[in-house]
Amino acid sequence: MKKTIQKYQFPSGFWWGSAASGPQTEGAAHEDGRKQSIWDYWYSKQPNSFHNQVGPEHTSNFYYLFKEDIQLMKKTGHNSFRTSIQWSRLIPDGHGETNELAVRFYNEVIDELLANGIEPFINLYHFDMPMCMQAKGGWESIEVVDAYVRYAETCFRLFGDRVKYWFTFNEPIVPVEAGYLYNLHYPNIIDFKRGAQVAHNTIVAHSKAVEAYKKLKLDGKIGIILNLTPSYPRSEEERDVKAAHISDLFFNRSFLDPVTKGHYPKELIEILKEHDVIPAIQKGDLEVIHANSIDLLGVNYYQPRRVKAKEEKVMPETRFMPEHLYDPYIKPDRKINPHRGWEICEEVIYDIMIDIRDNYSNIPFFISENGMGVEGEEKFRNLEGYIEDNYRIEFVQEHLKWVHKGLEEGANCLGYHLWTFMDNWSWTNAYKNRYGLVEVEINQEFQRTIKKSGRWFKGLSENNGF
Ligand code: BGP
Repeated sequence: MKKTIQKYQFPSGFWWGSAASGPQTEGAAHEDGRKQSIWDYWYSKQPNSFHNQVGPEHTSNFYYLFKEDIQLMKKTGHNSFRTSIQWSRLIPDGHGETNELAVRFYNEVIDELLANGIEPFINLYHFDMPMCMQAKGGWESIEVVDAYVRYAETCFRLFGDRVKYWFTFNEPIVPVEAGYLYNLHYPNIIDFKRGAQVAHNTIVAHSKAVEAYKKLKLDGKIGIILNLTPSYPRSEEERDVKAAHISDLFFNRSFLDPVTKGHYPKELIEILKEHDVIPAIQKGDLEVIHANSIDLLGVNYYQPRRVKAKEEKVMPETRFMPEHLYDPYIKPDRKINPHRGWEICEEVIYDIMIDIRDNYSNIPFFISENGMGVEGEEKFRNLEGYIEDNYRIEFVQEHLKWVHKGLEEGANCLGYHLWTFMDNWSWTNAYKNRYGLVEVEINQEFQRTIKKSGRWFKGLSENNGF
């Protein structure tokens, strides 16, 4: 048989797999001692905020089906898989007693992954504040920061003998933007200064968790997952370039710099001072941030951010928001994912890689999320009964071409994880946009069926390229 020549060969040991999270997949929301997170609480108060009123208890039942799911991971070529521990399951009161049933569950998941040759990547926080901790002020509260650090340390002690890749947070800017700036998630506050406090305290929590991990001298790596959404200016005109630089400071460098370089970007601090929105900084915060940079960075990339210089003056009495310093810009000839409405711009993934190579000491990183959401995906089911998602295969290929180019030019990228393994519940969008390599039917059985992309992904992983 003629051997097909692969054009895009990846380095040996490259991580192929996917990412998910506990709250989006486990289900069993009220079982075995788990208590409410902000999602359960918010849903109980305002079910209308969720697509088709589908709430967080309707997630894909991984709690009961994880053994079958891990077999599906094998069938779709996973050599690694990320999920998150739910704080509200492991320590239902936020601090104090550890839930033994949760310990058993997470132990079983980790052991089952390892027994099947899949490296577990464990994240500690995926937007899922326990409600009892939110009642204390959430990330605005130092008490909650301390409770999180103890929770993190509990996880390291319980599972750190087998888990070698740890992440403190997934996309920590999202709870800031969605919960404190743009009224998209609970607690639905619109207040930049409080948002800045949440961001700062999250970074302190992250740094203290890294410190706790290092103290335990376990044989593994610890990092954070950031959604890097580079800002591109409308034009090369100075005022547009400046606008893009400012939005980049707010939404990328605000987290990327402290976790890798140990300090905030100076220009960002100046802007915050100028607008009188500097958060309270406790004694020792800056030192702990400085002393605890990460070993490994996860990069989530979906789409770029496009901006232009501000067109209209903001009224002086208006409360500060980052958008007072730039305007969003829509590029007329952009490529769009028509099933989700997001821009698709593959080469941005390469720009991120080169930025990390040149401006962040080429630290080890991997693509920890990238993927294509599709609303109404059942219309792509073929006669054999599975979803024929050629668009997703093409989406991954086109991004991987740029990842490959970045690697050839020396970027230190260790793997590619797709969002996500199986269709899952996604916050207020619930099951609207499907992202999985595996379809999940939303019925009593949560029936799983591998999509065409899942079959293709296996070949990609086995051949270490395409
Ligand atoms: C990422 C989050 C995921 C997931 C994904 C898809 O930013 O880390 O948790 O939800 O976005 O989002 P959506 O379903 O809104 O398209």
